[in-house]
Amino acid sequence: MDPSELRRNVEESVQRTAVIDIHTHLYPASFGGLCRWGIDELLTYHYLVAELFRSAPVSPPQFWALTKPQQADLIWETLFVRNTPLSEATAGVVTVMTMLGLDPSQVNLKEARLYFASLNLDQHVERVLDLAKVSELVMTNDPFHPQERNLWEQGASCPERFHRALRLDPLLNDWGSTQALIAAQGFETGKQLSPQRLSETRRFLDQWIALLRPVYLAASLPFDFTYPDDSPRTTLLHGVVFPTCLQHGLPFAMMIGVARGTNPDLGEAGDSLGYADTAAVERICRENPGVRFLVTMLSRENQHALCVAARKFSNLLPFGCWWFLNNPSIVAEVTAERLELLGASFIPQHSDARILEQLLYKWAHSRRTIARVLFDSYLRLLDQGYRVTRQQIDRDVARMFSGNFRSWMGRPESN
Ligand code: HDL
Ligand code: ZN
Repeated sequence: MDPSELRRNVEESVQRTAVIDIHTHLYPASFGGLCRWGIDELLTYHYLVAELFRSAPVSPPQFWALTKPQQADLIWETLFVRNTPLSEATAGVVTVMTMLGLDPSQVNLKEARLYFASLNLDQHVERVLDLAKVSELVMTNDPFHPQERNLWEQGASCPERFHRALRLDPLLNDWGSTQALIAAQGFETGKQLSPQRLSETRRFLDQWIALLRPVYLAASLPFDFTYPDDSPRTTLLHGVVFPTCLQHGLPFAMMIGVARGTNPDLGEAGDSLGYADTAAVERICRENPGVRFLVTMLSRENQHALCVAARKFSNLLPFGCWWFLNNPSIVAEVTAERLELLGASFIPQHSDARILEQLLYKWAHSRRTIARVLFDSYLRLLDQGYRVTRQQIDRDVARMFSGNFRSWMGRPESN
């Protein structure tokens, strides 16, 4: 195989191999309003809201007072007509529109709105997943979100390809308020954590695991996350979350590095990031050899240390280029250092999609970058006299796109 054949084979393999998208905020059509889709949702995605305020003379209160279609019109006019969609989030909308056969150079959203209004949502969901080559995806399921909780307690069900993840942010990051919510559901909890209250909190998780049958438990953690410390978070991790993961054979996903509410006026767009402590991740992996950890970190400056931590602990699986890292230049840098330090033993990407059609651009853009970096790795082998075959390339890509996660995925308990 010569370099040009190698490039073609790598690009074909990466483009054609289906992926398990291990972290999204998507829901099936049956979840009603929680399933967000269409041009107005795409354009009012919080990444674009943040970018709007840098290019339009509008204040957050003025923007929030607009209806969603008015917000979308303003964002379209500002970021796509008066300015060129050069950012990753705006270029992503262009990719989505083109992949759906829409003209991304339109001066208004009339054509796009007519198109989306014509769709059957169930069919559209299947078409988008197939176009993005997402074979399966993992949702973010929050037992403390009233609307979602009601849906599950009323017997909501998911299509096979929508796996669940039990998200524990309120429990781990705001125990003071959350313990009252759990108590209100009949569990004996309280601000002070006793062995009995820890046991009751485990019973609360057991109930949700039975209901959701999640493939992992998850939480985002702030950039100043430390472990251990004298906070309720450490007590809950050590006394509830890790034992629960062990008992149910479920991985725990830690998404570390957030600075929530840096600019509260921006709402969902107001979060930022900070440099986090990878030594805490190493301590957790060392103390819990029987638990499988999925970890992604939000700061670019944490990525190298996370790779080194993964070399020390085989129960640590780094995943994705999360949130502010999901830009081609950073995806390329992070994927290259992961290949150099970990070979194919990591998960290169997740979409973090909140709006259904984002799957189209997030995976199209990531596949393009991952193929370019992967080609360089194989070319180095070719130059050193190693014979690379298409079968090997397909095997390696499948391992990164689904195999590593399948080997980590919790065994959803039978009923
Ligand atoms: O906490 C998370 O799961 C993050 O992904 C947040 O949802 C964030 O707002 C986001 O959408 N990032 O892409
Ligand atoms: Zn997310």
